[in-house]
Amino acid sequence: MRKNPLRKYVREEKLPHMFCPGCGCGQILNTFLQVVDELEIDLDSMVAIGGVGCTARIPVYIKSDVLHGVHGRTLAWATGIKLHKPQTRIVIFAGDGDAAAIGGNHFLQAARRNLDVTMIVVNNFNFAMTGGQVAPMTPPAAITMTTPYGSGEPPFDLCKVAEAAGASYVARAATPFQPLMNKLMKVALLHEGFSVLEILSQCPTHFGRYALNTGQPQKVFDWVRSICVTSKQTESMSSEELKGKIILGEFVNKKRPIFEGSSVYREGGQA
Ligand SMILES: Cc1ncc(C[n+]2csc(CCOP(=O)(O)OP(=O)(O)O)c2C)c(N)n1
Repeated sequence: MRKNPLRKYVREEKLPHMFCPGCGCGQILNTFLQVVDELEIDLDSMVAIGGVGCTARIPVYIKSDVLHGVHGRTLAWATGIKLHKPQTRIVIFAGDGDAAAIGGNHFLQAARRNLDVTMIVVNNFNFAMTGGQVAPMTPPAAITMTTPYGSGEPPFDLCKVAEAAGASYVARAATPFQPLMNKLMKVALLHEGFSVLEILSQCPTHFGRYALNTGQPQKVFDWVRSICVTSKQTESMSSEELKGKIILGEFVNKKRPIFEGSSVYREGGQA
């Protein structure tokens, strides 16, 4: 049987992977490996970092150096590695809980400093690995394991938070929009400075089971598609039509001095 050409980038000894059937993490890993291939990224000079969670397992399957550590602290390691070896490419895979809850303050400071790393935040709308608890980006009124009567808290928009904190590249993709995800991931990886790519993704096992509550958790993929609009589509939509929708596309792409150590900044950076 013909081997998938992307298998050469996979850490074979870690297979089979631990993702649930239908989880978006597999699709995101596959897209990342496609992008590695297309951009000819040298995995020998890259460190993939994950904290804790389903998303954080993505790096484990990548044949680069990998750091799989504790929840919410990916950016602390990234800072250490980047300062010690500035030429290293660093790619972080973090869940929405990892990036926006326990790691929230680290996220703000890395954006403010313009640390030269790419952070891929997989927003599956809940704390998945621990069983589907409510998280900072759970939609309003959604039923989760810990909000049986619906979430009463407004979610926040991580892309707007990243922009306000100073990130020099900010974009949002979603798993049902594969070509857009591939395109934005490439730009994020080529960007110099703090680049944030949020990816809306499906979690059939927990979010799909609780929030949809239809006995068909796999339909969460269609649900993700249904809440997305591209920034182009928004041009012809009224504010009424935009209610409950999440916008995909590029929000920030600019040059800013890049953090290289205490009070040391590198000018420029590719926008
Ligand atoms: C310091 C710490 N707090 C809490 C946990 C428990 N924990 C493990 S995975 C997880 C949820 C991860 O959710 P998220 O970061 O959104 O990633 P996902 O699993 O949804 O991809 C939590 C709370 C932990 N391992 N360490």
